[in-house]
Amino acid sequence: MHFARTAAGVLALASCLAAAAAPAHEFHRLGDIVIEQPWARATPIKVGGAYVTVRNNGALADRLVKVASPLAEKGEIHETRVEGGMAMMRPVDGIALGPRSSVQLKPGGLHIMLMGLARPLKEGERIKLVFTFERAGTIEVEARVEKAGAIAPGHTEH
Ligand SMILES: [Cu+2]
Repeated sequence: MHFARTAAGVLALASCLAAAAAPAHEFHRLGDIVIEQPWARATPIKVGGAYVTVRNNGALADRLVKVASPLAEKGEIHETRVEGGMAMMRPVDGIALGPRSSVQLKPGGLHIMLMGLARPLKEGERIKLVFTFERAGTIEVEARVEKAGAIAPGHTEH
């Protein structure tokens, strides 16, 4: 088990804590998989969070195994857990998607961590995210960058 303990990790974690429901305005389809409203948070550092709702409309289970971005050295899927009163996050090796189910990645829960960003992410820009599923394959989508500390896409407050 690995916990982010670097200064960058702590900063990124601090901006991961709030939770909110995200309305789906934008979606991308890949076979039975639907990627709904991907978004990311503006960040001045080399680590950033990204969020999305993933839906499996199929009768067979699938699994999100990888998220990458051309802007980041590495993408990780993280889960946030509260241990001893402190929110910690750790990488997980994928997200199971049962038949006809969906999983919401959001601040304070499961999320995507973009590590080693080539440059800061600025509010209003769009960045590429590449999702790879065990069964459905790979899809590239654009995620809108929201304000630092945003709790949901389209929101501007903490
Ligand atoms: Cu994280």
